Amino acid sequence: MTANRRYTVAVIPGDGIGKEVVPEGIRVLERAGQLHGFTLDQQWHDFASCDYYLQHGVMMPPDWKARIGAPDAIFFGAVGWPETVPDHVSLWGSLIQWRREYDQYVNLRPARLMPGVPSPLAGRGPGSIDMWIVRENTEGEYSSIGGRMFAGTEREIVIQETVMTRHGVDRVLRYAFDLARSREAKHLTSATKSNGISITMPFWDERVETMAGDYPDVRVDKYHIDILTAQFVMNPDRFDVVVASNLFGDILSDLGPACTGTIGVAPSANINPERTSPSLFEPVHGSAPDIAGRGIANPVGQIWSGAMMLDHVGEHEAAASILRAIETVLAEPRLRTPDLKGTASTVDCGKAIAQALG
Ligand code: GGG
Repeated sequence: MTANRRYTVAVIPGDGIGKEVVPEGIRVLERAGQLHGFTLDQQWHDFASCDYYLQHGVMMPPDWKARIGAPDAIFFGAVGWPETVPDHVSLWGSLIQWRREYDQYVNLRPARLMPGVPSPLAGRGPGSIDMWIVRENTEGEYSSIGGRMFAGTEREIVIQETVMTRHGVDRVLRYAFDLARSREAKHLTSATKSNGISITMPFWDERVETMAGDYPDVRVDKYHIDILTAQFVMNPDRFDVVVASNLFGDILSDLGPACTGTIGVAPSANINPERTSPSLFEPVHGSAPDIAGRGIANPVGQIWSGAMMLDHVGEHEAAASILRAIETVLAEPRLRTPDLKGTASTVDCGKAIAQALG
């Protein structure tokens, strides 16, 4: 098929296994483009990595925004190499800056049990875990407001503020309610901790209750985060769309996929729903220094993130075909990576998914 649609994509592998899984994501996206008639104009960047930091003293150049330009999307791997750069420096110097500067206020993360992939939870089969976690992505507990006094002394004081704005909370809740409304179960769960966190979390609950009035067709419930994590493990089939603050969403979106067998398959989309700036697609997992460089990282989370990116730019058919190819490959034990008890390498698994596209 002749390629007639073009999309510009900034490709940023980052650190650790990001450098191994991003090329597999690109392999699959390019194959999908050949089959579905589109081309990705890729601009690769080496910044937003700890290697870059060691050379330049910063995670990204001052003109990073100009260098990224105005792509249709950003395809990112993972950040972090704590041996050389403290995690808070690498994260705030890259991902968190992008999420804020590009106003990617929704972090959308599915957790779905894939055919053939055994869940570590007894008696769970395909279809029994199928939820979307909607994480607030620009404020909340991820705040740099605070300070440290009397450092290193007995009087040391450390304070960090949580920031919730009505604008920020309402817009992510609206996205989650709309998503719940679009699904068959029409069920939204809100994560809170308003018994212990007595100012911001009651405000969050209040905004959920107010907005629920606009969505009489959506069943809404709320759980404190502690029991919610227990329910994810005991009864993951209870959940459909789960909305949470920045920190709670980050935790739940590792736990949800872990209940499906591995976080290696979990994708995520950092979305600017108004499309006033680029959205960013990355796996939920981080740079995994413990397995980096060994060629055994699971590339499915990165590849599935690529499918979410295609959905975002309007290539819905191609996105669906990638999902089907992932399912075909995961159903075959020998094509799975070691985190799923298989023996395939990162490249084997990526190639198999590209081939399964047709
Ligand atoms: N691909 C995801 C990634 O690199 N994660 C690193 C990390 O620490 N992320 C925390 C976050 O997403 O807030």
